[in-house]
Amino acid sequence: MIDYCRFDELLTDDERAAGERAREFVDRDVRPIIAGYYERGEFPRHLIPQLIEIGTHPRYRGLSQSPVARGLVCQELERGDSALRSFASVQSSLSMFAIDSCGSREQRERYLPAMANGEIIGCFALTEPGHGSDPAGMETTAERRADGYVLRGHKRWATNATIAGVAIIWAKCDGAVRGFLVEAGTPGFEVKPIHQKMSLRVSMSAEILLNDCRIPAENALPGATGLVSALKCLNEARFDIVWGSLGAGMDGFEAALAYAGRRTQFGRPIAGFQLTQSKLVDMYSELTKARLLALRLGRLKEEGRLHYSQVSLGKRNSVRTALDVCRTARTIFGAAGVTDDCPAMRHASNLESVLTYEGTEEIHTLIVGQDITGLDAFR
Ligand code: TGC
Repeated sequence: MIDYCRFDELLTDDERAAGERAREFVDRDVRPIIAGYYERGEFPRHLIPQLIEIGTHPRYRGLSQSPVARGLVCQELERGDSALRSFASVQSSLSMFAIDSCGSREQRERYLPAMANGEIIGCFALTEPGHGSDPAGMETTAERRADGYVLRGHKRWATNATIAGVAIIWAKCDGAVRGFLVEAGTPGFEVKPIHQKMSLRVSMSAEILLNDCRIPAENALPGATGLVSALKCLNEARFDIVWGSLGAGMDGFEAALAYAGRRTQFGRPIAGFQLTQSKLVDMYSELTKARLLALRLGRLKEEGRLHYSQVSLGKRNSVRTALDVCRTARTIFGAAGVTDDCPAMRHASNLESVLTYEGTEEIHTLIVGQDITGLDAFR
């Protein structure tokens, strides 16, 4: 993308390299096929090994990576499709992070290496049909027994659940929210794919039914001691979205700019008309500001100074920006914008989900509102 702020100069060599590697993968292996997968509502499973390699946080392979490099990887994956970044976020930033931050040493040793190489896919089940924005009201329970726990409840919108080998289930035990590991195949654990989606069609979204699902005592995550443990996992995925959604917006902008240069009406390229230029400049300007905010938040995260309300500010701003950009990009394509010749409509449809999941735009507004006023407006 044209770079007025010399954004690249604000990155380290390692950060640039991480982003470029993800971008090459998307250009080579995703772009040529993704529209077909979207139309069929299917996940490109053959890409999972590369998605695991590129999209899993290198710390799980004993390597370090700056939050900005992580952000750039998310940005590039979401240039391809929001579902690819979602896959990576759920595996790494939600499921592996939950086990890493809340698990015992045995749990970390059993799951993290296998998840880092893709032998085990994870999913993260917090949301329920009746409890989205207010997970504290969850109805899923874990009843303590002499030899373990019995889980009962209904979870919804768990990405990757249909192929997951392990699910992180959040449930109330003696009134407090706790986290549990449930392996696929455990009696009473049932996964039902959700097919009727107009958005994130490439994602494997599912419901999870827990019918007297018995798990051993050692499957409880010892460090998951309240809802705040789950919210800390969400911060990681929300940070991925701060960057990822801008990748979708950048792809929409670049596609519209290229199209405006080659599409001729009234005898000249539409890029030469004032209204088109106004749209392009607005899109570019908003993306530039949002990228600079994302970068600053990444640097604060690197320094250990990123508060969750700042992540909310970024998630809210990036997704809204990307959604507006993609909708406007679609208008530049005119009627062609509603076909799969134009990625902007697919991105915009996906971003409708991204606007809502991992905390709705409204919830993020209230999180920032609470932080700047000191007053809680949730209830
Ligand atoms: P509240 O009273 O506001 O706070 C309780 C304590 O938690 C702290 N806290 C956080 N800490 C770290 N990170 C966060 N993000 C935190 N948010 C709150 C807070 O400071 C407080 O600490 P203390 O020490 O003062 O006690 O708690 P609340 O229950 O009223 O929560 C409020 C609210 C609305 C912010 C929270 O419930 C929320 O974030 N709701 C949105 C939930 C959400 O994002 N759900 C989407 C999940 S995505 C999904 O389920 C699908 S999985 C992904 C996939 O598969 O695609």
